[in-house]
Amino acid sequence: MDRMVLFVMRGHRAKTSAAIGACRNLALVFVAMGPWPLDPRGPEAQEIVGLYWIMFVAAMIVLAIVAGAIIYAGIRFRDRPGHVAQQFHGHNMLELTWTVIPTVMVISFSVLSWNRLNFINDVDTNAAMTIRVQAQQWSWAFTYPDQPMFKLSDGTALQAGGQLDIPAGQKIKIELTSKDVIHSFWVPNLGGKKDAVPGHTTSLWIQANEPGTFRGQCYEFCGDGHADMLLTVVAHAQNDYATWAKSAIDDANRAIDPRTKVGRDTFLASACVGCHTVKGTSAAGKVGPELTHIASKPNIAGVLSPVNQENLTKWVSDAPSIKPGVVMPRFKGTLSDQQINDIVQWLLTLK
Ligand code: HEC
Ligand SMILES: [Cu+2]
Repeated sequence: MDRMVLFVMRGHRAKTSAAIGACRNLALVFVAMGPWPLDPRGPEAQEIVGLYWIMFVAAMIVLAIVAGAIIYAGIRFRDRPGHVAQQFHGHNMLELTWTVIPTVMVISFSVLSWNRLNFINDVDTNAAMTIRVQAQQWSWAFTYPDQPMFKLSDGTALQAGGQLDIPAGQKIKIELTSKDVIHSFWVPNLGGKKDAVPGHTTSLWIQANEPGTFRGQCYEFCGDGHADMLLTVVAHAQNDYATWAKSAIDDANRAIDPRTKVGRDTFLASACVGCHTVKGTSAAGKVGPELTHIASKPNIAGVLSPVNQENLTKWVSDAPSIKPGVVMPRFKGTLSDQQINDIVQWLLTLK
């Protein structure tokens, strides 16, 4: 073979494999970026994805036929010397075909969608529970049903932010509202999208077939933090769900214990919440370690042991002097000794 041809072919092959590599990397990026919408893990998502594939394949077939016909005609009937184009008007068979086929297709799509919409929009039939979801710039707050299982010692129902825990294999109704602007609730693997509109309640349902962790995100541009308005749905095996609820209730009860209410309120009103998470409260910071069970830990930040009143007071007052370079600022001066003491009293109950 000619050297030049070989060279060109080699270049071509290298380009093809580079292109395949790029596509694969792009696919990996998509998977890493978030939940893949075509990976249904619950009945509602399955319906939606099923419909998607039917329409996608039909559209691809139409594309292939139409594009193929255009290319064929372009080549077959191209302008050549000695060829004169035949002139004619109308072609009943052809016109009938391109009217009837698309009409039948569009009607079938409508009927298919209509059928499945009933199933998708039916939020109430067989719903195991209703969880209220409030969207706000830029987070999600979940309120569990008013049932004994979710009742805290002060009589209110369990609340959480960021993470929603549900039993697998059960239909969960979600009632949506928004505090500020329009947001949209979407957990692609478990169900469809629904807007959260201020002043209105909208609803949808989700269901996970198997236990697992599923990511979701706000799907309506809602300001600066929109891209970070994520949520996680954790589906528990049905017989583990009560155990999860019990521990969530215990955590939340500890957090609202009236004996340490002052400390808790001080904590929640200070900078601590920007860096620390305490489950069962609004504190959801991610910079520092979670403090939900700080009183059961063997040490504080790996340097002060045991976790008692004295050491916690030292740490909260002046962490940088104990662990140079630590991100946590000193609070002596910012908070009064009394406030630090209140916070520490509360931290000691977080077993
Ligand atoms: C700017 C972020 C930031 C703020 C604000 C902050 N912390 Fe921290 N905190 C950290 C980081 C980071 C660590 C982990 C330090 C380490 O392990 O090196 C930490 C560690 C701790 C620990 C030990 C946790 C463990 O698991 O060992 C406690 C307790 C604690 N902080 C309490 C508080 C309290 C109470 C407040 C508010 C008065 C507060 N923090 C404010 C960042 C912060
Ligand atoms: Cu949003």
